Amino acid sequence: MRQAASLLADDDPSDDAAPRRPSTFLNAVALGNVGSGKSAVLNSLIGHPVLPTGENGATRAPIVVDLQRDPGLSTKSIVLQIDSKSQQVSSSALRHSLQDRLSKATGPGRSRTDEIYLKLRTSTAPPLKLIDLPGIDQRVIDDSTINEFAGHNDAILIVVIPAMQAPEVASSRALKLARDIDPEGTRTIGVLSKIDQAASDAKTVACVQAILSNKGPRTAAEIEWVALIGQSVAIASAQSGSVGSENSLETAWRAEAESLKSILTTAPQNKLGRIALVDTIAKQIRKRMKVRLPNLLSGFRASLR
Ligand SMILES: Nc1nc2c(ncn2[C@@H]2O[C@H](COP(=O)(O)OP(=O)(O)OP(=O)(O)O)[C@@H](O)[C@H]2O)c(=O)[nH]1
Ligand SMILES: [Mg+2]
Repeated sequence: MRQAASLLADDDPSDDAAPRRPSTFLNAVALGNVGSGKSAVLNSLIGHPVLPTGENGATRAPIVVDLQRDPGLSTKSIVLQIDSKSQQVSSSALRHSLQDRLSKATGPGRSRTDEIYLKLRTSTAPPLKLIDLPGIDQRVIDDSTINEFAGHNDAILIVVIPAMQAPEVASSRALKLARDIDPEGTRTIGVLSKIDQAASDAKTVACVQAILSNKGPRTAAEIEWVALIGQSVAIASAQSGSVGSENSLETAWRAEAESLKSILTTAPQNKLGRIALVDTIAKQIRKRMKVRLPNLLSGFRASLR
């Protein structure tokens, strides 16, 4: 069993001296420039606009959101777990408290311990641990922080690139970084965000569609891509506040997929929207497990000798 445990703890089972780290199998880390839409993409996964976005909500310290799926909750509920206590909270209250903590986390002498951690239960989110990092072009984040969350382990790398920058995808730093960390692309996913902003720009739309069909530049063609309007979830949440409809999220995902379809008319439909993103992440996790399985099995065999 130790081999199994060490496999899930990302260690080389043959290396007894390897430090024991917690498993990163179901982690997903957002990588991208400042303002590329990382927090909005993660909010879309959560199903609630919990993470601060925009200029006043710039992510200035890593935020780790440990998600547990609880199908028993209503689609509008978020339960915050602190130790053994749980408390129902609203997404806006959570967002404001995170914003508050972020503004305090940016002083001089920051350290790794300044990461913000929260554990949430919802009926909308996949059981993942999401890591919202500051933009990689931000001063507060260095290579060691990125490596801490994204390197040498099984975390899914979500590279977020705004649609308007699709024509320059080949020179994206986030994509290069992901390729350095995961050269085979077995745990990288590309997200073309803010598709709505590209709607009237035919050249950009063509680029986006090429990338989605893996016909873009070679560096981009080797990974799976999804197109998203990350803002949909914030809009749905604001609307559900006034309308109070239980199904507003599903309506929002459908509306997002419809808008995406109307903008990206020739793109494969299984690459569009939040549902496509969740599917693609699940697919990558399965792929990653297959890559790691032989390791686990050889570890077991070694222990029989
Ligand atoms: N129109 C549109 N705007 C979006 C979309 N996604 C995000 N935005 C906006 O883009 C801005 C930046 O989004 P964030 O999610 O904060 O970007 P980020 O990458 O987390 O930024 P940092 O944390 O500062 O690195 C915000 O004002 C969002 O509201 C989208 O799909 N469409
Ligand atoms: Mg952010």
